[in-house]
Amino acid sequence: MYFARVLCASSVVVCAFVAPHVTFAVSQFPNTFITSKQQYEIDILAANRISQISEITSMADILIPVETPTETAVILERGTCPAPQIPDPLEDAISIQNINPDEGYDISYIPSDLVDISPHVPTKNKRVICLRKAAAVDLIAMKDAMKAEGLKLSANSGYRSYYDQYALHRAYAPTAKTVKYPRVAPAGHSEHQSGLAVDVASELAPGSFGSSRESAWIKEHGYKYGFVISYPEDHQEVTGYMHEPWHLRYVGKENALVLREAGYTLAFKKDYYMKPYLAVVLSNLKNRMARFDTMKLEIGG
Ligand code: DAL
Ligand code: ZN
Repeated sequence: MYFARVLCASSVVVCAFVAPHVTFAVSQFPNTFITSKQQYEIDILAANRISQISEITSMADILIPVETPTETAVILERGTCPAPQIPDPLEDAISIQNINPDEGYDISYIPSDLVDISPHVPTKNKRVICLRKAAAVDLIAMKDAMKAEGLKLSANSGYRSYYDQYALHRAYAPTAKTVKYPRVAPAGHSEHQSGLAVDVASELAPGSFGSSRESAWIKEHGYKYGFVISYPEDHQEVTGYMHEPWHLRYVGKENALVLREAGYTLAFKKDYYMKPYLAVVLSNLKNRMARFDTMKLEIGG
C-alpha cells in the first residue's frame, strides 16, 4: 500500500491507473495528495521536535542547520564557484541565521560547498550560478517537479560574495532613497552571501514572475523542497524589504515546513516564537498528520 501512496504522490495519472480506488480517497485531500512518505516523516520529525522544546529563546532553538548531502542523484560540480580558504566554524549557525540590515555575515564568509547549478537549471546565457549543495539538489528536484506539470523554472542569481553585493548595492543606492522598503541589501546583509538564496524566474512569463504560474506553484509547494519566500507580500514591516516573490531561501524541508505552519519566514519578531505560538504550529502539524492517517485508513494501508 505504501507503494500505491508513493505512486499517487508522484503522479495522479499513474495512481488512477494502478489503483483507481486510491484516487478517490486521495482526491478528498487536495492539499495533501502530492505529499510523499518522505513528507509524512518530515511532519513527524518536525512535530516531535517542537513538542520536545521546553523554552524557545530564538529561531535557532526550533530550526536545524542545513546539512551538505553526501550523495546526490545528479553530478554537481564546483566549476568556477569559489571555495573558502578556511571553512567557517559558524557555517551551521549561518545556514539558519535570520539576516537583515542589523544582523549580517562576516566579510570573509564564503560557503564551503558551492556548486554550479547552470548545467541543471536554465540560467541566462548559461551563466554560472553557485549555490550550496543542499540548495542545489532540492532546486533541481523542484524544477523537475514543475517541469512535469508544464512549468519552466530558471534561475537569475544565487551566491553573491560580499563584494558582489557591495557593487550591486552601490549601483542601486540612489533609487533606494525614494522607496520605503528597499530591494537590495547592503553588503554583508544579503541572504545571497549564504549560498542558500536563489532568485528564480519563469521562462514562460519572463519579467513578471509574481503573476506567473511558477510563482503560484512555489507559493503552494516550495516548502516541500525546503524553500521559503524570504520577503512575502504584506511582510515588509517585518522583513524590511519589498515583496520579492522570486527570492527564495533554502532552509531544508523540515525547517520550511515549520516556518510554513508558523505562517512566517526567517525574519521574525521575537515574541512570535513564544511557546503559545508554537503550540499552534504543533497543533497544525498534528492535524496534517491526522489527515494522513485518515488517508491511510481509507486506502486500506
Ligand atoms: N534582494 C535582496 C533583499 C538582497 O539583495 O539580498
Ligand atoms: Zn534575491
